[in-house]
Amino acid sequence: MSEFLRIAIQKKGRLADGSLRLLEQAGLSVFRNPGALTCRAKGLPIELLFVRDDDIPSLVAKGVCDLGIAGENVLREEALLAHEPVDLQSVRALGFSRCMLKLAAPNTGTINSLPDLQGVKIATSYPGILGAFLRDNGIEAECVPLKGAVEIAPALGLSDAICDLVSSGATLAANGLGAFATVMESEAHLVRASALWSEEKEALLARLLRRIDGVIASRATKYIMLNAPKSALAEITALLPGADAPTIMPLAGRDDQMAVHAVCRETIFWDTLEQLEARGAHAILVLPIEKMMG
Ligand code: PRT
Ligand code: ZN
Repeated sequence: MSEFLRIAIQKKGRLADGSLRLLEQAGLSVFRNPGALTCRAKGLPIELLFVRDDDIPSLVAKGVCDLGIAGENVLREEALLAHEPVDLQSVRALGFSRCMLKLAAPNTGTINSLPDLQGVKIATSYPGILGAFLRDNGIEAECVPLKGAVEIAPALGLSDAICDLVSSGATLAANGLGAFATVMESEAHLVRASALWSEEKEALLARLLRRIDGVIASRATKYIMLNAPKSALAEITALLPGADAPTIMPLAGRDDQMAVHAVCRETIFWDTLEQLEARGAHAILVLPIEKMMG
């Protein structure tokens, strides 16, 4: 039987859309029956397993799945709390589901820096990560483990402070809490166990990674096209962010103007467009790049 890769991804939640979108952009077609927990993708020999994110580290470590997509927060918590070492290694940081695990306390209270945590109660869904952080910082505090709705704990009198994930910060604000320290930053990672695979499986992973790298690279990369006066060409091309060797072509019937096309590997801000325009660039188009290779 020819090899295939089984990848565990989150069934529903803040990782689910990003994981599926990434795999689809990498060329997989996923036709998932509602309720189905597995799905054979088309495009590459890959099977997806839809699970809760907390189960992903152990499914991969035990070899039930070859790969998994999980947040660094879950991967680190699992590694810290497991009774035996968890055999997992990240093969790619994926750049989505970014968040920060932060310490926060009521805005009206007296806790607003790390030393203020001495002797207080801190509610969290990440007792492993928080415990390690407190030890590293020489703080003795009591962890109050909660599975969810951590932000409400101080108002209920369950804790004095919290340690929870934050992305926009809206939930903290809505609950009258202010963050005063970052415990860790997190993003989604593609992970595998270090167990040896067949050559065929390794080649399949290498193929998938090349495609994923292309998708990640194309996210910040844009194709820019503009017309520029010949006299300002040097200045204008120097302004293009992360563009090496732009293509410069003559414009029909305009001896004083040239067309400039370039792949910009860094974000093009409105500021840059305004500076280009101020130097005489016009008809400026910025286009997304769908796929990149090489
Ligand atoms: O059911 P399952 O166990 O699979 O899902 P889950 O409920 O455990 O996890 P889920 O889907 O909420 O989050 C999955 C992963 O997404 C997390 O482990 C993080 O790696 C990542 N992530 C990114 C986040 C957030 N952003 C985030 N904002 N996880 C949780 N939140 C929470 C946050 O704690 C707050 O309560 O979302 C709420 C809104 O955040 P704000 O700051 O935007 O208000
Ligand atoms: Zn979860």
